[in-house]
Amino acid sequence: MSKTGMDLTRFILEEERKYPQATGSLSLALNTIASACKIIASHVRMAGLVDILGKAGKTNIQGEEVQKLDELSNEILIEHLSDCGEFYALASEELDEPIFPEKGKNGKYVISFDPLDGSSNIDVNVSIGTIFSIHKKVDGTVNDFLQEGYKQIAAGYVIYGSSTMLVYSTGNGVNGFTLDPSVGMFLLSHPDMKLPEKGKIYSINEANAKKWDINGLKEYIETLKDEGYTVRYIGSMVADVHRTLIKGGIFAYPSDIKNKNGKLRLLYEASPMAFLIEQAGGKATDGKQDILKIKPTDIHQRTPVFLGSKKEIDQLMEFIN
Ligand code: P6P
Repeated sequence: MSKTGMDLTRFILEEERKYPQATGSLSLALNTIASACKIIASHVRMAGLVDILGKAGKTNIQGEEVQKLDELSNEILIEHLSDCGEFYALASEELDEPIFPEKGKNGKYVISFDPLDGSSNIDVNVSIGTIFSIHKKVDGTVNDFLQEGYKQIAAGYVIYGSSTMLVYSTGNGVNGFTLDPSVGMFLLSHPDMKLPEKGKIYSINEANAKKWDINGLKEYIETLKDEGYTVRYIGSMVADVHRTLIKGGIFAYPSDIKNKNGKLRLLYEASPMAFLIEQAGGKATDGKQDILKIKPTDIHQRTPVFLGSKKEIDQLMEFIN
């Protein structure tokens, strides 16, 4: 094994070799995402030093102020994903409608992504992240994006935290790669990631408790407290899910009387994270059904999210159903 250990490029190629019918398209797609996110990481690291903090003055489809770093990250991903030719269409949290890259006309895949999730935390230096979800192109219409999460070909995230990590799955387990900035390579640091069967942490914004519209949820949270759980809530989904993936427990963003479908987006937040959590031995539900079984009807639709270790999710379902 070379001194740098297994790097992402080699890992992807070795995975590809396990499938004789593989054409290399998915390998190129994944390596393209990794390259784009390395560039985003360099901008995130510099954000405090150059005047790209602060509002860009526009609002996106979510009605949220678009931070300049959001825009830049979106542009970097669109440029790379369009140029690699493997994606027939791209759907972004920052775009009202999907785009169809000129070079992607023969692309086999479509990709949904949140270019910089948790962006409200950018100017307080809290971990943020890029989330992506890849499906096979079906008929070249918006239906390509409206497929259930269990049909994902690949899903993952990059967390820009104390280190930059890429965590992804193509359906054969979850692997984590840490960026070594000295050589610009993602190195395999977390092989075959698995959630603990049970954790000691719950992660939910309890400020919304009075608005929760799910019977039994408050009682469930109080029971976790009685069982000695601690609370950790960063307010950046990628960071909260990454911690849950490593330490176990539960992360939740429930619906409430104001947000009947919760806040988090199905296509490029809940579904890819649910895919990873299930691949790592955990569970992910909207409170009624597996998130991966939800049939989307709109590319920006929201869903309640409860994900994490089996014990906490099974116990939750006893309380709320
Ligand atoms: P709240 C960040 O804006 C985000 O979309 C997710 O990353 C995060 O989990 C959630 O919103 C936090 O929302 O209402 O608790 O601030």
